[in-house]
Amino acid sequence: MIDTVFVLNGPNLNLLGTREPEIYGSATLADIEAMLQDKARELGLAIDFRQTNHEGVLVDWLHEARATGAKAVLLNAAAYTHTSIALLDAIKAIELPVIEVHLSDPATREPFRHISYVGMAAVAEVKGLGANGYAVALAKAAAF
Ligand code: CA2
Repeated sequence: MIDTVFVLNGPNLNLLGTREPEIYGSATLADIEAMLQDKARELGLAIDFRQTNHEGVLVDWLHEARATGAKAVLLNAAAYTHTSIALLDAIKAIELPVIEVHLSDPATREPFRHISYVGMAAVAEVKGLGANGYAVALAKAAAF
């Protein structure tokens, strides 16, 4: 059976490619999904790529990753990265490798982006590489 990696995207990432291209690049989330499907095929993996604007939905999807036997999770929790103890607890609870992904590098931005609750439980982080960061993170997940 082919291994599946969940790719979970948080609030406002559905707006990618429409505003702030100087920070997030010009690719839409659909562009990133298509690029990552190609990368997954190359790596012999399947991806389950999703976006939500709701914190609890991300928690439910993390639980679903565990329940369905996913190999790993790539998580760009967007602003919830910096606020969500619920996501931190969920990542710890599911006992799956979760890789934190960001298009920009939050550490070089406003101070409120410097804390990452996701990063307190993630096994790796890929940030500041734009859309290509998702491919880099998927290659890391393939190695688990
Ligand atoms: O750099 C990233 O990937 C972020 O996770 C993006 C989040 C931000 O809160 C994190 O600090 C870093 C914001 C996503 C918002 O996406 C937009 C896309 C287009 C226009 C406006 C926002």
